[in-house]
Amino acid sequence: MKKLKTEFPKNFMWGGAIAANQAEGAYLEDGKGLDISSGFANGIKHEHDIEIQKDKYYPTHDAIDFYHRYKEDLALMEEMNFNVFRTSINWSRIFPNGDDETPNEAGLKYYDDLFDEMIKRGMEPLITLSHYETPLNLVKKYGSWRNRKLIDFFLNYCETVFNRYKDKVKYWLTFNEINNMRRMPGGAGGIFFEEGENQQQVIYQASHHMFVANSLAIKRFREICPNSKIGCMLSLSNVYPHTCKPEDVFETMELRRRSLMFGDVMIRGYYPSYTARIWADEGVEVQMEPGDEELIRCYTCDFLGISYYRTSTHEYGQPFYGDTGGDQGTPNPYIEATPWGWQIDPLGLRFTLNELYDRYQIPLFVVENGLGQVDEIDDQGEIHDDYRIDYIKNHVKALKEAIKDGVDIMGYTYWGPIDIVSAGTGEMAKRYGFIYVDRDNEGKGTMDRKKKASFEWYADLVKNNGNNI
Ligand code: BGP
Repeated sequence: MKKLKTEFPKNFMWGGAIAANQAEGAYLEDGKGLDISSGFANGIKHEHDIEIQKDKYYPTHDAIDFYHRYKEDLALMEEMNFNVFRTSINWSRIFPNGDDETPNEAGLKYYDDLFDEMIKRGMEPLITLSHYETPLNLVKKYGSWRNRKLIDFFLNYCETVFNRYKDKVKYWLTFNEINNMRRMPGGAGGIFFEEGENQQQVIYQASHHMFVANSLAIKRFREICPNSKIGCMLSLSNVYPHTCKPEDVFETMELRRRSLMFGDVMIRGYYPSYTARIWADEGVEVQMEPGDEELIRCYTCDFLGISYYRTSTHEYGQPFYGDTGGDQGTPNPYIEATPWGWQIDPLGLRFTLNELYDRYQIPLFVVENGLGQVDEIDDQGEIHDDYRIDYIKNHVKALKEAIKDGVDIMGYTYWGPIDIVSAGTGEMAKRYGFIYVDRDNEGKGTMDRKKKASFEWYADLVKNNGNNI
């Protein structure tokens, strides 16, 4: 019988999370190739360009210039007592075209320096291998993940970075929010559709290739980095039935399953039995090669990383769509929303963590949670983002309650500890940071950094291991 835990464990990891493409900028520097995010003018939710257009503004090209300013930025993270920092390796810095024979040494060197700096400042690097950063050449030349060849290219990339960073990086994630293949396959997997094709067929076939790639990467990881941990990452903001009408409840469960299926494959190691029904209803027939299912069974993830921002509700037969914050349906009349319509629900986090731990029984890591808001600078030049403090306080309380409920949670990396480009919309105005960056939606501003009120508050939270609230 396990004892009741009333506090955050001593080795709990606290920090922040960003993604290379939303922060680094320097989009063609030191031999980097174009990646899928290079063509996001208005974020992943809107159309992206496969051909980069001259004279068009793409916010990811400069982002917040983390590429050149990471030392200054990590010094600020250290001031906030972070012991973990999550970012991604942009695949196209290492293999500019994705199918190159040899890696780009300048790209490898950049991440060597970056990880050294994190470690020097007391932060464990938590590294995502693919965060909406598939090399654009792979999209154009091979059709991205719809093509099985991508497995080899990805594996080559993984082996390269595992070998190079095995002594520096102990925590890895494979694909960011892989279940967004369902609703945003352009960003999540570089998938663009041809006219008249069965889109669901393409999505599930490409996802299968990613599952095989995930397992093969884990197989190599076990050999190269035997003492490190590798997880999968899903967008798991939750959805409730809009009413207790049985049809609302049932259809909500079916919707949730379409996301959890991705976790089921990568954690339990097999396609759950309900998959056959989903594929039959959608007219999908996934081509597998002999050995695929065995591989998926043998090489599963050590932990589950999740993003959780909000909840939504679903009404039977009503439209439902996805964006970066998770699935979205009918607004919930009981909870408030941000200006972007994201409904704030701390208890939903406790609900979700319990749901996932009941299902998977492996450690969970909240690798994204945060509040995107409009921040105003007052006459004294200060930013009083009390709303952000409230958001985190309430979510961290929920986290603590989940720990008391018996859920095994490794850590919490707040999304966007410094303002970065929004993945969903490409805006800078949707700010998450404890650190303000002087840059606007049109790309104007000095890029200077400034602490918001939440900066000191979060530093104190981390110093107290979350036990001061
Ligand atoms: C997640 C993504 C992030 C991120 C975050 C917030 O889906 O993994 O890349 O940006 O959502 O979304 P947004 O930037 O659209 O506010």
